[in-house]
Amino acid sequence: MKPVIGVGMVGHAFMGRAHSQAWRSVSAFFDLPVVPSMAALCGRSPDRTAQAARELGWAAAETDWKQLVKRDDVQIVDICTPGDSHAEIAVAALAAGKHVLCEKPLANTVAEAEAMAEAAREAAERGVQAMVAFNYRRVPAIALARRLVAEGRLGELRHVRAQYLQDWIVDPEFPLVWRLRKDKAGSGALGDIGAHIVDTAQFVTGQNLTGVSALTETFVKERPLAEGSAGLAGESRTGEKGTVDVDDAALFIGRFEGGALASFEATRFAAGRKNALRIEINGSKGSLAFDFEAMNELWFHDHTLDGDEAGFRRIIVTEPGHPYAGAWWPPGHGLGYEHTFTHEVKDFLEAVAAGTAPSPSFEDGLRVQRVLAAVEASAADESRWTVV
Ligand code: SOE
Repeated sequence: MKPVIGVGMVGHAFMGRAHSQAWRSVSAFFDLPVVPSMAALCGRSPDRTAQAARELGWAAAETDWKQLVKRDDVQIVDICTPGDSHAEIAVAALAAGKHVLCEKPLANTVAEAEAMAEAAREAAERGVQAMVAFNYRRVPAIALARRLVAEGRLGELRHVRAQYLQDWIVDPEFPLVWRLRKDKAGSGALGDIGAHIVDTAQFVTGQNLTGVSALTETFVKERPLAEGSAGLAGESRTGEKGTVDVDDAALFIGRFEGGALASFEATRFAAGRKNALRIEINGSKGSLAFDFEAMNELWFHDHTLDGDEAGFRRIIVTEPGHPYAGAWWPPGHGLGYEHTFTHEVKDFLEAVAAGTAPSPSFEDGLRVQRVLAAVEASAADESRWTVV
């Protein structure tokens, strides 16, 4: 019999549902040293939380995260709330000796992220682990891209071109949901999806950004107020309007430690693009290209081949030797968004069971947070803008 490890999750909206699916299915597909038990789900409304617990497979429901953190049957706390509560819950859970998995971005400010990274360092000395949930690292094609870069197949990296394009707020009547509020989310497209491309780019290249120069914009400055906990579908709105105090789009350039030049674009105004997390990397020996809208594919150009034969080649990343893919279906049958969360909890559980530091750590989350803050500072500094 494998040891059982209890999980308590805070939040049951979009991310909570995605994480629940991962906790439910991970043991069925991966042979893990421990078995997660979905001990308790925490949310604010007793009725809605109890219903969500039943639907998503949690054994109990709580309405106060402080109670959840105290439970003897909870050894892992999974934080799926908006960014304004990450720091408080994570720091308390780590102090209580619970391992923590926390949604991205790690926090709403650098100061909060620093406190979380400090709490994680201190907890690690007691054998308590913490990980930030940058799930796109767990797309098999992204993990394969990192492997190819690490093996030197791209040579010296020259360019990194990253985009995260969505279109769910193009309509100016789309309501002011929490992701569009600074007090809840910290920033707009920048923190929500820009954070993903910064992490993905740093993960694939194995290098950190050393500096940035940025532009941000809020195209729609007022929106109808949202009723209750309206989600990405923008289902409920009131007659009143409120001010949008976060960015709708963020564009920035940067430089990596190894000298590669980078460009980043995060926007929710790319009409027709639904979840296009894209990255292209050009090196002295080859290039890679990925688009999440075709997430089972990685494009690779080997520049060492004879020019007559070289060119971008489509790798269908579903072979048993590809990262994570062998646990699922026969080659060619493909994975989806939800599998990235299953891979995330698999890696987290393995690290917890082995007593090793999971990746990405809170320190990695803090590094991304510093990039987001640098982007905001650069965008606010109009003295750097050259008028033509
Ligand atoms: C909304 O932009 C969102 O759900 C993000 O919050 C997620 O992190 C991303 O995976 C998909 O889009």
